[in-house]
Amino acid sequence: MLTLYHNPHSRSTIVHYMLHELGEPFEIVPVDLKAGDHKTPEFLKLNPMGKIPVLADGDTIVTEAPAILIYLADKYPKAGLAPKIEDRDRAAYLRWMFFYGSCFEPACIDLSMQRETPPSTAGWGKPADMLDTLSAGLKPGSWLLGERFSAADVLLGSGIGYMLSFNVLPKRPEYLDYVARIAARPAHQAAVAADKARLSG
Ligand SMILES: N[C@@H](CCC(=O)N[C@@H](CS)C(=O)NCC(=O)O)C(=O)O
Repeated sequence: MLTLYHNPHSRSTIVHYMLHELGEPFEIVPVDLKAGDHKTPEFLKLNPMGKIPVLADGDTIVTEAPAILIYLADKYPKAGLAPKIEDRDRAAYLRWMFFYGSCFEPACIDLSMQRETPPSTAGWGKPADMLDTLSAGLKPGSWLLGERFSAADVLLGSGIGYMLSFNVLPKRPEYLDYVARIAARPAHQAAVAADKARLSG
């Protein structure tokens, strides 16, 4: 059984949404961040970073949202969320999966702190270049791989939506349209509804 350590106010929503796109059964272990559930010795054995998301697949533990998504998409190919290794889209897919943690997230932190880390030292370069790279990636088609939806869209779609909601990203039309396309997906709506029910339950 797949188990997600989850709090609806956190990045574990990325994996929660992915699980809905995947259509496999899963269970949730609620993590109360205010109570410090994620800093207990038991939790730190799962993720020494003391952070969620954490996915358990039986005895296998996966942490870091992009790694969890790559793991799930490859393990459950029926959902068609990852191009296979021999597929010509695999390189672009991997590029976006790694772009998220290596460029998007740290550049967003720079943007939110209104600072610029020396761009030739920072692996993510200039925040403005990250924004333009994202815009260029979103313009050719509905999704990052053109007309093919993938786990890269689960990841970047969630991240862009989150950063727009906190006014970290500028409201470029290509970002807003992309997030609207994600929000229209039945799996996204199901994930949001499940979290709402969890919060009010
Ligand atoms: N690099 C991690 C980031 C995870 C992360 O920052 N999680 C936050 C929630 S959004 C967290 O657990 N924060 C609690 C804390 O650090 O005390 C990933 O991509 O999974």
